[in-house]
Amino acid sequence: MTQEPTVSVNDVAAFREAVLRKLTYSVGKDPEHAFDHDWFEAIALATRDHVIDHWMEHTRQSYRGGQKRVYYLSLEFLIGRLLIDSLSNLGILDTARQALAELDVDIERIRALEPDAALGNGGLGRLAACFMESMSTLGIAAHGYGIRYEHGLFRQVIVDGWQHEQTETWLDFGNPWEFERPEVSYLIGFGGHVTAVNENGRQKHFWHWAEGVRSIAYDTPIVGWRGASVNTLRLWRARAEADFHLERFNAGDHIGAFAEGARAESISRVLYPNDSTEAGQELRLRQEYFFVAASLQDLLRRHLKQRGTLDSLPQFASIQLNDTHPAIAVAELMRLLVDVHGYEWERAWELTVGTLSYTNHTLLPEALETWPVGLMERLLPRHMQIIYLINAHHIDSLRARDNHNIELLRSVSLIEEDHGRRVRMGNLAFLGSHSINGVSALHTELMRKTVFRDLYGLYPERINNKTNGITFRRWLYQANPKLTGLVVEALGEAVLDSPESLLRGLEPFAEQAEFRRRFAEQRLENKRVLARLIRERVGVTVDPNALFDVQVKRIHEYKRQLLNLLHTVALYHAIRNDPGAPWVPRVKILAGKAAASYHQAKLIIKLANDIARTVNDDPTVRGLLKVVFLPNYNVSLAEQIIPAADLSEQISTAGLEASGTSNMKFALNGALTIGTLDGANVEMSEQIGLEHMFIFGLTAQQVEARKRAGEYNAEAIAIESPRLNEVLEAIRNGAFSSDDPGRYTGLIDGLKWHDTFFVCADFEAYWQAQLEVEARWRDPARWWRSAVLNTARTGWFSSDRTIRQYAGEIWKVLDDK
Ligand code: 26Q
Repeated sequence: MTQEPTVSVNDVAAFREAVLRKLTYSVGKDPEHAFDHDWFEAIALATRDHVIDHWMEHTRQSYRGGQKRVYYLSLEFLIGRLLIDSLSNLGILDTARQALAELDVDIERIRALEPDAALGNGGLGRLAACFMESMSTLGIAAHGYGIRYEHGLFRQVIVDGWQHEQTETWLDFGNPWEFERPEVSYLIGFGGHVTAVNENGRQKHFWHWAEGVRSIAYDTPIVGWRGASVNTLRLWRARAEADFHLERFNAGDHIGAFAEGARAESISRVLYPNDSTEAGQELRLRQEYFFVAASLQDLLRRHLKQRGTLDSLPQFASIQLNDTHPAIAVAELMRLLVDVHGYEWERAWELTVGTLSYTNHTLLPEALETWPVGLMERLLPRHMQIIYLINAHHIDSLRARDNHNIELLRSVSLIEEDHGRRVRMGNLAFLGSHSINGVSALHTELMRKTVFRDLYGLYPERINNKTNGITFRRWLYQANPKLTGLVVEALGEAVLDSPESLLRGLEPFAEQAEFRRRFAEQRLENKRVLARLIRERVGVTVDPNALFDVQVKRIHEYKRQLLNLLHTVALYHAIRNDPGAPWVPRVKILAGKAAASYHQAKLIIKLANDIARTVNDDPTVRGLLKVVFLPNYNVSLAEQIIPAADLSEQISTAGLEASGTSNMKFALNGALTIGTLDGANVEMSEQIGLEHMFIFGLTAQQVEARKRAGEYNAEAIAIESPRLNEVLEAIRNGAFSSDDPGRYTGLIDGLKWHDTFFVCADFEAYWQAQLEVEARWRDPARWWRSAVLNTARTGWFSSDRTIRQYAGEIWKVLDDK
């Protein structure tokens, strides 16, 4: 792919010299003795200089232009690597490649040395990263705010089939992309008590916090496509006010002297590795408040400096809350406006609601954050008062509207009274925002009917949908240069600037045998690369000509990796029973991390590995079925797996996956989807056409109906399906765990007794859909026609489209984006 048609020799020479200068004067190595890592640092620093030129220019412009600013508050930014991303978006990837070749340095080898910035768990964190890139591409003046975790998501190692977690240390060799800003720092308070004085007939509150923690800013520039603009991702690190307590140290308490500092700094130490809430951990609440308070102070300071008053806050600032994790912003913004800046309550509330908006990412009850009132009172006493006040105003206004329905008042309250008193962060975020959005059409619809049913009744205009998207720069151009080259050859360079509209131009090519052949050929090359990686990482040899059937995502029961594994075993049995039949050779590829405390998910990983060992060692199915569990799934591994996938597994229980985003990445790269009508799969099927996907199983409505009827009996289904029954019995009886035959009895019995996620109910439909997959695969013209059409029709799932919708409908920052 050539993004820069006119690479002059000079640019190449200039880049080469810049790298050599950085190597010498910044890294302190001479080229003769430089390690690969020294080269990485020198190249990153040379690239960074280009980024900075654009960054300064953009920052100056956005101050001059006086545009409205968007603030994206998120506890997670799952960025991955930045070297190729920056070079590619700056349009100097080929220049750099050539320059490095002249220095005898292979950019591919260097690329792999960069650690992933894994400051997120999964979809929600990756979405924030895609959004940052799209906002830069569209020239929206945006700032991301989050935490600079010293340790990102844990490294997963598989020992004897079991997941083990190791600390992740992405900062060990420094981080060339960030700028520490010690001068941008705020003191964040915790604990203590509140006093009130009467000032001119008005109560004024003072929060005397007991413990102060310093926030230090670290800025990372985020480059948009073709360097269009460069925004800032500002991440906060927690630092103790004083390094240690000198008097205690001198008095001989050499450990205690450091305790307070360690406690303060623990706030930015590690990312919480759960993708759903676990009962109120104090440190998590401290993280949430710490980054919200620092970010709000920072943006209010910027606003005041530019505009002189906070009266115009909603006019010039939009703050998007990424899930409820930053929902304490509602109370903190009220506190700052009322206690610090002297606003009347009503006016402050207007400004708050006018500025904040909230994105919901899940309907799972266990993932909706609530905090014990007692903890909140102890850690954030003034915020707890403010939350009570917001609640009182809210309930009063309902009563004033003649609403006395106790059930309704109970359900829309900020305080949950049933299971000990807890603050409902979802309701707080809802009340404090002018916009609440879901992340796919189905999810938004279900939000209206379930979690926010009663609040929706009160504020119907607030809920809206913004279906997720992905940045094509990373997920097509960088991850799959071969397919990108083919697309550019067919449609011209312009497709890179406007894939949303121009990718459709690929449709007629789906009818051309020669184009389909080349489409299949690029896939085969990507599969060869992945096959090599599989051999290196897990020692399994796979045939690149087999169908690569892929499920990669966090391990969660609702995502139903177990359904995939049941199919794997059923297929294994079928092949063993009739090894001579014309089977479609298949490689099942799985990857994903389980939260450390999620035992069932970890057992599913073990099962995948047990099945893999048994199947891969069985000579009867050799060449027909292989099973691979790739350890340590992360953004970089996704970039290697997705372009090599033939079949994308998106098989969650309908109604439970808010959107999904890997589904879009796979389709863009031309994989066919086997999936349920869940999340964004529904809209994908509308764009792509049902006939080019393999949709199966219960719909969200049917799942709901079965739950309500309460008569679903998985065991009866299993008895009726000899195929399913055989699979369950084999797993249950230790066919894959002869070292510990009882390992899976609990898992399988659990499935029969309360199959919460309707695995058994969907098994037969899934099996049938997989048969259709095989039939299509046997007919390459049909398969590759569908594959081309998947790429051609996925343009709408660009995060540029999503961001344009946020910009136009929620943030109102759109002039002509
Ligand atoms: C909450 C409290 C304490 C500790 C951790 C958490 C926590 C952390 C991460 C809760 C949830 C998450 C992440 C959720 C997530 O990734 N959701 C996914 O968001 C995607 C983007 O919208 C959707 O596509 C997925 O469907 C949704 O599962």
